[in-house]
This record gives sequence, C-alpha cells and structure tokens, in this order.
Amino acid sequence: MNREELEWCVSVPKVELHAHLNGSVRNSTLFELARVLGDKGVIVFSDVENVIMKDDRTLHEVFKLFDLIHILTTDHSTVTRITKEVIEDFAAENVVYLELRTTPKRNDSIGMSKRSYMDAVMEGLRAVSSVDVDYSPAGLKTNTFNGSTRKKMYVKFLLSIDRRESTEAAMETVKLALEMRDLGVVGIDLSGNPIVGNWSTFLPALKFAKEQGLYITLHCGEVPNQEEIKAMIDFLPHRIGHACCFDEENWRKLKSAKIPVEICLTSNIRTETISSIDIHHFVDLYKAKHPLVLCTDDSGVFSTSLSREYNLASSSFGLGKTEMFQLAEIAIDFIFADDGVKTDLRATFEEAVKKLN
Ligand code: 6MZ
Repeated sequence: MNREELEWCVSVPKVELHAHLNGSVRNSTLFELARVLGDKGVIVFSDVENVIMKDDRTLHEVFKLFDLIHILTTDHSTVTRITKEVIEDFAAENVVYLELRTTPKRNDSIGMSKRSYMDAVMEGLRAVSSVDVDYSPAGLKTNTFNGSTRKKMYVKFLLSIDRRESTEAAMETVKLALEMRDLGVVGIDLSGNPIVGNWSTFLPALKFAKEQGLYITLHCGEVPNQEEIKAMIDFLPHRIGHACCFDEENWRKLKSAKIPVEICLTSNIRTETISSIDIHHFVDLYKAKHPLVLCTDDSGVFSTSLSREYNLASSSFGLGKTEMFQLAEIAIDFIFADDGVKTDLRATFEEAVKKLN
C-alpha cells in the first residue's frame, strides 16, 4: 500500500454508511477486555487471543467471532466505551457523516433490555470528545455547530435485526427505533448469519418500519439464495449491503430498481464471499453508474479502515484522485438524512476540494 496515496485517502472527507458497532472495536480494546474476563476465569485469554489475531476467516467463522466479541463487550459500560472509541476512530480518519449500526441486545442476567443497551450506546456518543458530534434530527443541527471551529461530524444510528431473532423481537427493535428517532436513530438494518432465518420472519417488522417512515437497508446476497434476493429487491429497501451472489436476473432487477449498494471490499475478500478483487462486482456497478458507496463493514474484525477501502478501490480498479473524490462525495446522495444535512455535507466537500487541489 502506497503511503502517500493512503494519506490522501485519509485527508478526503468521507461518508460511512455500513459499519457494525461490534465489528469496529479496536483489537487493543478487545484484548484488554479479554484479559479482565480471563483474570476473572470467565474465559481463557489465550483462546480468545488466538481467535482475535486470526486474519483470514470464512463467513461462518466471522459469526463465531461475533459471538465471542459479544461476550467481551455486552455490558452497559463497555457498550458505552466501544461506541465512544468507534466514533472517535471514524472521526480521526475524516469521516464527516457516519451511520453506525448495532443490534440492540437483551440480557436479563445483567438487567439489560434493548432500550438500556441503546441508552448505553447514546451515552458513548455523548462522551465523544475529539470531535463535535451532531446526531439531532432535522432542524436542530445548526445549533450544535454554531460558532465552533472544531472538527465536526454527523452520527446517525441504524438498529439491526439479527437473523436469529423472531418476528416479535424484530418488531421490538423497530418500535425502539421509532421511540429513539429524536436521538438520531434513522433506520433499520437486517443482518446476521445469512444462512440463518427466513425472510418471511422479518418481513412484518420491516414492512411496519417502512410504513412508519424509517429507512431500511438489508444485507442482501452474501450467499447465493436467489429467491430471497429477489424478495428483498421486490421489497424496495432504501439501500442494500454486499450484493455478492446475484444471478443475472437479480442483477437486472437491482439495476432497474436503482437501489444503492453498500460495497465492503475487504470484508467480501476476507470472508471469501468474492474469490478475488479483480472480479468484484464494484467494477460492473461502477461502469453502469449504479449508485454505490464504499464502506468498511467491520473495520476491527477485518483490520481495515474507510481510507484503506478507498485506497484499495483506487489501486485495484485504477481510479484516479478525481474519481475517488467523486466517489466519496456522491455517497451524500444515499445517506438516510434530510436535505439540510446533505447541503451541509456538500459544502464540506466543496471546501475540501479547494484544499486538496
Ligand atoms: C452479516 C454482519 C456482518 O450489531 O453487535 N454483522 N451480518 N454479514 C456481515 N458480514 C461480515 N458483519 C457484522 O455488530 C455485530 C453484528 O453485526 C452483524 C452480525 O449480526 C454481528 O453479530 P453489533 O454491534
């Protein structure tokens, strides 16, 4: 990786639309948490160390790793800590708009409800100190930033439904999202192990969410389940993530529906969902001018960053700086926020282009 090019990618303002909170935790934090639980005898530290250090993992192994990460992170104070750290890490590499997604978790043994989990997330957001954060809904935003010369960043939340969940649990998450709209929750994500669960289980909750005006993004086509992919496109989500295993007919459907795709290059390669970067569907979608946005997915789990994803796209697909900047800027069109935020972000990019040239 060329250092100068990577630094340039860091300096460009960026929009991150597909980042899972627990997949974006720093390794150093995971080790620290594992050591504490190891000392308490809850886990065996060296076992955890081996799993965290492993670099190449199949999709199946990734979900086993998430179960382990959740053991380390799922208590209120740790959720607050990782939220603060993850937001600060994105801010440090010039992400000016972040949609952070996480699965609200219930754990009766520690008195955690989906709501208290999300309250802990919000506390982490408020604890961010390296950057001015705006998470307020439409109209209030300028108050937060007025007069400040500090770096600023918008943060919005998507609540994830895990494919292991029931219809009722999915509905609870949607109701929570509606309750937390004033706190920057803008939509719903469907994620989790793609070989688990059925589309029909989640459909009632997703339909309800859409009717209530929440934005929807779906993990779609991480495995070649063409029937599910077709049903997902027919649902007309506002965005989809991945789109790795589409057959010709589903490509046609997706393209004619113009649903923006969140592209996670390193994640797809590491999980072997795509066998090699040269055949990644980014190229076809980019050439077809299909709406797409580069994202990290799980920057901690896959040891990447949004700047690295841009750098990887540039080196793999031969995109120059002008194209890269345009790619970063056009992502504004696909964010789940109102026109005021979009206008403000466009101004940020205009300022940046003057400095970069
Ligand atoms: C599908 C994924 C994912 O929600 O606990 N998640 N779901 N495909 C992926 N591609 C690799 N990466 C992450 O963050 C972790 C959760 O996000 C989903 C999984 O459900 C995982 O448990 P949160 O913050």
